[in-house]
Amino acid sequence: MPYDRLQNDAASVLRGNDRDGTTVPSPQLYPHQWNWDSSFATIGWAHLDPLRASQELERLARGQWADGMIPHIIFDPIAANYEPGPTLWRTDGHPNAPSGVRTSSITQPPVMATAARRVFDHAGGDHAVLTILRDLVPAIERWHAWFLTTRDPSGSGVPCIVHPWESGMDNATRWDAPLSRIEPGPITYRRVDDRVIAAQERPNRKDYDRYVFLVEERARLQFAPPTREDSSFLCGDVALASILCRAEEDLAYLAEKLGGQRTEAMSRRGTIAAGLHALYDPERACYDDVDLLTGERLAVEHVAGLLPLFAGVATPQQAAQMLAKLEDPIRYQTSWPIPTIPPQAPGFEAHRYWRGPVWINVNWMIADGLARTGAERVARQIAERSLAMIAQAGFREYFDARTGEGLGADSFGWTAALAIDFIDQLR
Ligand code: 9WN
Repeated sequence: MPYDRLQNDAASVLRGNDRDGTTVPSPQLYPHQWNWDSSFATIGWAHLDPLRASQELERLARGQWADGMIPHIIFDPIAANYEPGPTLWRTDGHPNAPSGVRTSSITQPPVMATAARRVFDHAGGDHAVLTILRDLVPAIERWHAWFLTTRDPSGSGVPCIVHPWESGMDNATRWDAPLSRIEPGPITYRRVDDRVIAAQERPNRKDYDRYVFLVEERARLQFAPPTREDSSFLCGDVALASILCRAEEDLAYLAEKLGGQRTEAMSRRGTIAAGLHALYDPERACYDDVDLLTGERLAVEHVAGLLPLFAGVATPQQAAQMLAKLEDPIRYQTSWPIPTIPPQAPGFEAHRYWRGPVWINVNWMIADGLARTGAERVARQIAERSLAMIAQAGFREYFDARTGEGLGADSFGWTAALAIDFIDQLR
């Protein structure tokens, strides 16, 4: 079979990143459990070992806060080489924080239910796997509900983020304007990422200062629900909303298959879909994020604005417009698709993370969304080009969209996991 070798290599990366039941994104750069990375890793594990896959999500649920949030990092007590570590997050001892594990105070896009559904579909009725998944349903329900209560009190349908790290697309040009208003002043912290990876592939110093400032702001506010009055960064994130919208559908499916537990998933899904629809710009064929501190839409061209395809909420006309944009040679059609922003767009940097390079998790979500709208041929091409790029450059964190060169961390978990899923789709 043409992909056998790649499949074996991908499985070795996942096994090599396994730390006692959690998959680290990359041993050198990211030695803890990250939320959406762990869920993407689960999608790979589902093909190799459904029980191991379900345990990954069980370990993620350990980090759940009393208010329902599942945090973006669960720290491994014996892995030290990452900053900011637990001391800077200052979550220890907070009444909402979980006991027994140390975590960050913010969240990440909720891929967990989508991953759990994949595990269910591969479990073949295995009792141990189904038991774990059934026990996870209430935890996922509480997390999803938290997004719409704590992070969307006005009921817009599009939850807000308090830190670019919550988007998972930290350094993206879509956050440049709201971030640029933050003046952190003198700030002391230790940074290690730019010693592991070339500095020109990582965020610059000024942005990192702002990231740390926002971490400290959450602690100063005692992790209370954010408001416009007290937050320095507050944006409605259409990509996170799209992922949540899709996850609601997957949660409803799971709850029904696992014995009919009650959830409000489909009702929340309707609210989120309506919120997304209000943010579509037909002129630009794109959904826009919103800066909640100024009330303005962030009309920034970015692949994130196409993720409503993954949610299955785009109308046929919107889907056709977005597909045309993806296939347009002067926009997203690069030698190695899909760039995070078109090379001609302001702020494009071929090697700096989230400011131009190709990401396999984005490709995977867009391909899935396109297949849902009937564009199977293009979805297949994205899968094939992604695999060709990985075969050439390795399981890297991100890739140059013009040359296919591998960038960022090596042995990257979701690149390996989603390669396994792409291979399965193409067989
Ligand atoms: C901050 C782990 C994470 C991913 C994010 C990616 C990067 C962290 C960092 O790495 O963010 O959370 O230190 O740069 O942007 O999507 O989850 O792979």
